[in-house]
Amino acid sequence: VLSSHDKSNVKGLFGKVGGHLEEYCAETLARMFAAYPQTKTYFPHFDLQPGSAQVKAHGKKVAGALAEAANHIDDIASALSKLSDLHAQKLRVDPANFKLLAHCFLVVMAIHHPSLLTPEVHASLDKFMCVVSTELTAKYR
Ligand code: ZNH
Repeated sequence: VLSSHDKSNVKGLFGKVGGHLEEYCAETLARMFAAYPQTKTYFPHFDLQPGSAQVKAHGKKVAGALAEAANHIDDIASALSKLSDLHAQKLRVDPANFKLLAHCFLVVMAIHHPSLLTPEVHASLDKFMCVVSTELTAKYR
């Protein structure tokens, strides 16, 4: 559960990152595909070279979802409800992969914003990514 402190840390971080979020998410995906090649199996229809148009476009979608979750941080479940349906009914991504994506996202944020990623903000962002991942896999059965 996110504390009020976690919520303000996440909102503050996303606010400062602003328009770079899309680029960071594309970088997160490229890093995930390189570090954990098993994640590529979900994207057989994509050109997965770092910087490919498809990786960029998908980074933009993931960024949109994360921004939406941060903007509705008191009700992430509703904000991500449709996306949760999609992941449960159509994509069926193994939940283990969400941890890999979250880890890569934290690394990318730390690379670009070492001074913002204090241990405290790191912990809040990690919790936020856990909540998002839990929501996106909540309807699996
Ligand atoms: Zn996912 C899709 C988000 C994770 C895989 N995704 C997607 C989208 C979004 C997302 C927004 C789009 C939708 C539409 O179109 O409508 N994801 C997300 C998030 C997360 C995720 C936020 C976390 C955090 N995913 C994930 C993982 C994986 C995935 C981990 C694996 C590895 N997704 C996916 C796929 C898809 C998606 C495969 C589809 C793509 C295409 O386009 O085809």
